[in-house]
Amino acid sequence: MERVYLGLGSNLADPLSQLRDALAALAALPDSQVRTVSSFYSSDPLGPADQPRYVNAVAALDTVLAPLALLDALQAIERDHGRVRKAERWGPRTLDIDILLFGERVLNEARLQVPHYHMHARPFVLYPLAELAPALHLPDGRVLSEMIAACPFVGLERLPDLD
Ligand code: J1B
Repeated sequence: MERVYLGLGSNLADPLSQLRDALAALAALPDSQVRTVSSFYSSDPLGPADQPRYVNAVAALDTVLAPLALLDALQAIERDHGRVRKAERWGPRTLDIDILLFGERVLNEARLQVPHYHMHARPFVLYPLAELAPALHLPDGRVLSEMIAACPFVGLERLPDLD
């Protein structure tokens, strides 16, 4: 079993439902268990400003799937959930699932780079991740608490618990 952290994001077609459906689909993955899920956060769009706010969250998944098998499964979930991706770079999207960390692995494959390249600078990734794993460190020794200290809680709103 390896511990994987996944970033989820949506800003189209009822983002809250997109994330809840995605979490249900993750819970149904073979050879894997969703362990914890962060709060949901409303976040300012990174990229073009003329798009809706996002809802973001992070989930901890324990899996025996190999990294590319997990990526295939996540991309199938994105597709099943009617992913609409506009031509515009960094434009709005129905559902993104990113592999932030995969155990202690460092992967630099054509289809998969882990740790996720942009995670260190994105408040909508770091703050939900810190709810699940405040003492987390990356395979290269970077420490989540230090990444957080360098990434102000700006443009982010923690949403009330749903259940
Ligand atoms: C490709 N990939 O990336 S989409 C895929 N490494 O086909 C993969 N670690 O082969 C490849 N995890 C390489 N995919 O949420 C990885 N994502 C990896 C997954 N503003 C990998 N506030 C391209 N909130 C792939 N999101 C990679 N503004 C990129 C989706 C999945 C995230 C866009 C707020 C957001 C985005 C922007 C528009 C920047 C946002 C938010 C794309 N997020």
